[in-house]
This record gives sequence, C-alpha cells and structure tokens, in this order.
Amino acid sequence: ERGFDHTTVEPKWQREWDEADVFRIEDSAEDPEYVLAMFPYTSGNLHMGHVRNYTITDAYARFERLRGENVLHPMGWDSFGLPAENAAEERDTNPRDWTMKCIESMKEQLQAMGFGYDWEREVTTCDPDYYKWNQWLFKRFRDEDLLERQSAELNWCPSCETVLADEQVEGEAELCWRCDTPIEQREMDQWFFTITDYADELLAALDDLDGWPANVREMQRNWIGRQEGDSVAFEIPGHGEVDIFTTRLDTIHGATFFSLAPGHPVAREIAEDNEEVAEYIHEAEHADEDDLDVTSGVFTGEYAVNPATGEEIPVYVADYVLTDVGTGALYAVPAHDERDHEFAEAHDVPIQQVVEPAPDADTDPEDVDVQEEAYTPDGVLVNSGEFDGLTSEEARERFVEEFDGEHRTEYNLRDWGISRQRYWGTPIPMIRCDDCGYVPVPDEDLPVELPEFVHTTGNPLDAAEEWKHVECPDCGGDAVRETDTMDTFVDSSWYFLRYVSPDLDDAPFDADRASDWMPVDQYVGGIEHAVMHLLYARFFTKVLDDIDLLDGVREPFTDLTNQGMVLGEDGNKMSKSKGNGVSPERIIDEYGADTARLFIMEAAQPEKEFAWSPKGVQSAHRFLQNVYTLADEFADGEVAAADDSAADGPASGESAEAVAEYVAREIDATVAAATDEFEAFRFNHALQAVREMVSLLRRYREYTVPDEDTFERGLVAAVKILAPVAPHVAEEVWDRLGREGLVAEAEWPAADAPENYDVERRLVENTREDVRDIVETVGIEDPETIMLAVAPEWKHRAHDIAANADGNVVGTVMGDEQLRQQGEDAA
Ligand code: ANZ
Ligand code: ZN
Repeated sequence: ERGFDHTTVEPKWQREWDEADVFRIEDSAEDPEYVLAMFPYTSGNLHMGHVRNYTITDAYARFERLRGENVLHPMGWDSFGLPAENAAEERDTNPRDWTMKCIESMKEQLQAMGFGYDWEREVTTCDPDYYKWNQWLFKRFRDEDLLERQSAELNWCPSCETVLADEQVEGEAELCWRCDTPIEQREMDQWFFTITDYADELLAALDDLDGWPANVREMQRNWIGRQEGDSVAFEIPGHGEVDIFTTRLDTIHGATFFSLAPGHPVAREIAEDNEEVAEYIHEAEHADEDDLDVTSGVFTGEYAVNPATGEEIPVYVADYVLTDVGTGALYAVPAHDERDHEFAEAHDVPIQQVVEPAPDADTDPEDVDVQEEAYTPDGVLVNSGEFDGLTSEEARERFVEEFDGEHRTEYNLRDWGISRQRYWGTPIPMIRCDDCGYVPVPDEDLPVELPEFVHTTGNPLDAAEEWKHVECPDCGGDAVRETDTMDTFVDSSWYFLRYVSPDLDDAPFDADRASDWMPVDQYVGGIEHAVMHLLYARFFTKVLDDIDLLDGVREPFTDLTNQGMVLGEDGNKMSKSKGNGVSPERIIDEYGADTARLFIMEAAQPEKEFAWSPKGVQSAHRFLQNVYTLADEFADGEVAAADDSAADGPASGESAEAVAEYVAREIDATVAAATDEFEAFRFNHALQAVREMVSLLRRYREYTVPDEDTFERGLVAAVKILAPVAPHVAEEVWDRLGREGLVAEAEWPAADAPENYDVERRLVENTREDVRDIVETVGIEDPETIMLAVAPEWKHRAHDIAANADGNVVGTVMGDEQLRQQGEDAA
C-alpha cells in the first residue's frame, strides 16, 4: 500500500516547523507583509467558518513567505464578553477560568490544522497586560476631547435592579432573563467615544479603499448616512416651535400633515393629557423594529402652522418617523414622498401636488397623477404661489432664507456608547467623587484589574465593595470606581497593533515597528463585521495617527476579503438544530488537516459560499495521495522504468524532445498561472491548474519514458504550489524527493519561459469574454458545448471559466477527463 498516513505525517511536520521556528518573524525585516485573520471569539470551539477563514490567510501567508516576503501572520483571542459570564454561571466556574480553557482547546485545534502563526505574538484581550492599554487609550481619547458623558436608554429590570444587555432581555414580552419581570427603559448617563467627529473623514476615505469589497464600503456609507438638507421650524400652538429636517424643502407648500417620532419630546408632552397618544407611544416603544408599518400612526388633535403658507396641518405621532434621525420630526408631503403617500391614503389626508416634471424631463407633466402615486424626482414648482416656476434646487436655496431655515448636514452615525454593565470586560478607568466629579485613574495606577468574579443578580463589579471604594485621586476623599466595563469592540479596534510588539509594557505598541508593518496588507474575516468592527478600527487608527502614535497611517486595512459561508451538504447554513454541521475535528481525524484545507480552497473562491461535499473531500484526499504516490514512485526509480512498451517511444512519431518540451511549457504555464491566481486570491484556479499539471505528468509517464529532469521539475513545482494549501503533505513529498530543508522555507518556483504564458494569458482574457457572451446568448444549459467552444483556445482553464460564468457546479462537470480529451482533440 503506497501513500502517506496523515495521523503521523501531520503532527510530525508541525513539530518540525516549530523546532525550526519557521513562523517566527523578526521586526524591521525587509519586505514586511502583514497578513491577518479576524481573531476568534473564545467560544471554545473552532467551526468550519473559522477553518475556512484561517486556511485562506495561512495559505496566502505561506505563499508570500515562499516568495521571499517577511510575513507577519499572528493570532490572538477576542476573549471578553457576556457569553463567558453566562458559561461561568451555568458551569459554576468563573469567566476567566472558562475563557482560559477555551483558549487552550482552540489553540490545539488551530495547531492541528497546521496554521503557521508566530505564537510569540499571541494577544489575549482579557489579559491585564492587554486591557491596561484599553484603559490608557481611553484616557488619551479623553485628553483629545473624544470622550463624553451622554444619556442613553438602557434595559432596566426593576426587580433585579440592574441594567440588562439586549441579549439578557427575552422574548417579545421583553422579560428579564433571570426573574421574568418585564423590563423597562431607563435614561442613564454613559461613556461615549465621539466617533461622529470623524464622520466626514470616515466617509470620504472610503472612496480610496479600493482593496475593499464594494458592498462593505456601501454598508459603511449607509451606516454613516450623511445627508444634506435643511431644518425649518413649525409652530405647534401650545407646544412651541418644532424643528424639522428635510431634504426636500422645495416641497414645503405641499405639506398636508406633520409627523412626530414616538420618542420626540413634544410627542411625550402631548401624551401627558392624551390617552390615545400615550398608548400609541407605549406600544411603539415595545414594537419589534423589524416589522415597521409605514401607515401606523395616531392623530394628536394638534395642528402645526406651515411657515410657507400659514396653513394649519394635522399633527400625527407616527412610527415611521425615527426618534434619532434628523430632528425626529417632519412635515409630510404625500404628493412627493412614497411613505407619506401611503400614510395619507390610510389616514385620509389630502394630497397636494407642488412639483411637476421639468420641460426637459422624460416624463410628461400630463402623465403625473399624484393622487395615484407620489412623484418623487426634482422638477419645477407649481401651486407654490409666487415661487411657481422655480426649479427644485433654486427653491431649496430660496426657502432656507425665506423661511428662516438652516442648511444642515445630518448623519445616521451616532457616537459610540462604550459602557457595558457587565463584569467580563475592561474596567473603565474612572473614579466618581462627590466633590470632584469623574476623575481618571492616574496612568501609574493602570491597569485597573477586575476583582474576583462573584455570582450575583446584577453586575458583579457593583457587588465588589472592597474593589469599588477607593480614595479620590484628586482630593483623597471617599470615592467610588466606575463599575461599567468597556464594549468589547474597543478591544478589537486596535488588537492588530498589539501584535507588532505584544510584550511592550510602556506603550500599547511600538510606534516605529507599527509604521513598518502597518497597514495590514490582507485582512480576512466575516461580512458580519462590515460595519461595527471595521468602522471602529478605522476610527481608532485615525485617532492614533492624530495623536502621533502612528506615523501617517490613516487606514488600518489595505485589502479586505470577506470569506463566504461554508454551508451544510444540504445547502443550508450549518447549525446544531439542523444537524447538518461538519466538525473540523472529525475531518482532521478521518482525512487529515491538509485534505480539509485543500477541499475548502478548491471548493470556491474565498468570497463565495459553498456547500460541504463528502465527494469533494474524498477527491481532495485522493489527489494528495496521488501526488505523494507519484513522487514516491519517482524517487524509487519506477517512473523511468514504468512500462516496456512505452519505453519504445511515442507511437505517434513525435520526438521525445518535443514531448518533453511540451510538458515543460505546461509546467511553466502552470507556475505562472498559479502565481497570478494566488496573488489574486483565486486559490481554486491555482489548484485546478496544479491538478491538471499532475494529471499531465501521470499521462506523460504512461505515454512514454519521461525526461527525468522535466518530470522532476514538474513534481517540484506541484509540491511548491501545493505547499501553502496542503503544507504537511507537501513536506512529506519534499522529503521523499530527497530535497534539502523544509518546503515551507523553500523558494516559490520560477517559470522558465513566461513569454509562453503571456500569450496564453491573453487567450484566457479573450476566452473569458467569449464565455460571458456564450452564457448570455445560449444560457448555461449545456456546459459541454461551452467547454468545447473554449477548449481549443485555452484548455487549461476552460472548464473553470465556464464554472465562473455559471457561478457553481459546471466546474466539476468540466473536470471530467474525457471532456478534456475532447477539447484537446478539437484543438
Ligand atoms: C419632507 C419631504 C418631502 C421629504 C418629500 C422627502 C420627500 P431621504 O428619504 O433618504 O431623502 N425624515 C426626516 N426626518 C426623519 C425621521 N426622523 N424619520 C424618518 N424620516 C425622516 O431622507 C430625508 C427625508 O426623510 C426627509 O425629507 C424627511 O422627509 C424624512 F417630497 O421632508 B422629507
Ligand atoms: Zn474628589
């Protein structure tokens, strides 16, 4: 039985890498390259999503290392957060012990996968050596006026007398997770980072982040939500002036009602002696944000005076007006706004047109019927008195002056509330003194360490009497520590900088080294972090640069990749309840880490989702065994003596040199293609190319007695291309071929004659175009036809291109050897 045994091979090479310090990286190295995966939350278990994420960065880091780059590829633990408290509660332990156990087992799993990290740089956020710097940075933000006390609504359990996290509020009835008491909303002062000070820069800089996926940039744009508009005051007799925010001041003459958000102070004021309004507000506060009904609202009995017309229009309180958007109040113009239109129809409010299409617009004014449907584009004013005939834009400019308004820029982005009423987080380094107010803990007293965990109904920090009571750093009087801890997003906003100098004890990170390594060249992680984590990290980076801790680094991550989901065999998201999950450990046991890694990387491009496939896993495993066996046979001298009949030479009359030359060219083309594809993060293409090259080598030795040098060069190239993805098997083969040292430390292969490749590359580009055309005109019903159509031009990638055009399955159909042959014949 030829082949390798993964259960011995994998641990063996992991030990060898370790002993040779392959992944240890020195600072101030030449050609620094920073490859980073989003660090895992310490749940205790790696799932397939992690495995995919970390395989991608590991393969890329190893590839870059082979190309001579000095690659920083670190790993750490996002280890604060509520789940640890809950687990501690359930298991009668404490969050620290539980978290440390989780780290231990997750680290073992990462090591079993063969990921090459510089473990000397491990960063653990719940470690006081780390969170000390959260506290220190908090104070620097305060020095920079980027810290504020603001009031915010919190979930409050009146029975436990404690604030609850959203996750601790259960069900539609919103009950306390512990005592089932309905929770209340309470306004309380909290610490906020004023990220809104950076809103404009965070927004503008997105335009230049061209290494980021467009959808992530768009999500950040929407999240920041910058809008230019105007505010104007409407008088509500008995309640004073109410400011509205509008982007369509030109439509003010068409306002037929006025809407207040349920949380608007005037709405609350009206509710004081209006039962119906009070009830509506109460219900709105408890409604699920997701099932928002545009037509929901209640008439208050009050009227607002339109400053443009002097008309009185009815005032509603309506759910669709959001409390913290704009001013929380608006005038509604059903003729020109869809939501207002729907609301007006439901509540029988008149609809009055004030804008019609401009003469040069595509729409004929005759065709506009605002009673039927809102007309939303800009146009020319009508029914607006002396202002008729102005364009929308002219009108907006005129009206701000005319009606005493103000031009304003509004943002959706809010300041970042970082206070959490929980134990397992970074203590906020503030002390409250009755005489001095809030006083920061002096730098020399940092870190403020967490006290022992206690089981209690509320925040354990509140119960830590001894820890809590301290002297005021200013006046020496009795004072109390802040018992809130920081949002764990603070931890993850700068952890990538700590890796640069993880043991430094007089600064969060070494500024010089940081400017060598930063920005991160490749950042890979889940799309779920598109907004919060990635926006906060950008914000931190800008602040750190502004306070000269960085050297002109304005953005943390140059290239970003969001890996797609690994679905269950059934095409659904893997989940415990569906029982369709695949555990990484089982795959490692059964097939080895390399098989899992290869399958994952072959299955799809990193951004695409794919379904787990036992067939694909087996195919990856078989391929690795085949590569090993081929090398084994070669090393034993069995390749040259393969077959007597073949030894007579090519039957077709081609010279042995011509065949060897052909194979050599294919090897070059494969190397060149693999290099390009790795660079472009299309690992599956590179792997497809190497599979084809290996199968060519196998056919070569069946066809004739191979030229030994060419054959060996092919094997070596295959091993090197495979090394980033299937590193253990690659070492084993390398060793079997009698090569010096470790393939992990070898050099990426060079293509001898890249000019050949250039020609083919142009063909690929053309072919891609062709396939797109074919797919568009004939559809993808008959993939074989497409295969044949493109195969003559560039057989290497024909099937794979067709797969792209379709998006999935076609690739495997095309991999079929027979089809390939047909393609070659057609050529
Ligand atoms: C009057 C008006 C007339 C508006 C019109 C629009 C069209 P978009 O829709 O993205 O441009 N608005 C203001 N504050 C709001 C709040 N707190 N909650 C919900 N909606 C609010 O956003 C701007 C428009 O959103 C504003 O312009 C306002 O409606 C509404 F023909 O004012 B407009
Ligand atoms: Zn004091």
